[in-house]
Amino acid sequence: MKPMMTPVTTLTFLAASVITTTTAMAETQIEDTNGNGTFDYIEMSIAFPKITAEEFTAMDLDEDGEISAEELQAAYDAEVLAK
Ligand SMILES: [Ca+2]
Ligand SMILES: [Ca+2]
Repeated sequence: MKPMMTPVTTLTFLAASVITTTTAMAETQIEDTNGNGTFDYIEMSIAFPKITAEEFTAMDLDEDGEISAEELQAAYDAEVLAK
């Protein structure tokens, strides 16, 4: 018998806690501090203090180190980020 806490249940629990802690907020406004039109990890972590490097990397679909509006929308659609 394996322990009850599998990686899958751990991920589900984490996702649920992210959603419950952020649903009270209105849609998050992310400030493009350096004005380059995309959001880097620093800008994202200001708007989303709980974002991890893993989550940021998962959102950065073209792996350029910046989150574009399209990548941000995709993250919302995939529920990687709660608004
Ligand atoms: Ca920026
Ligand atoms: Ca990108």
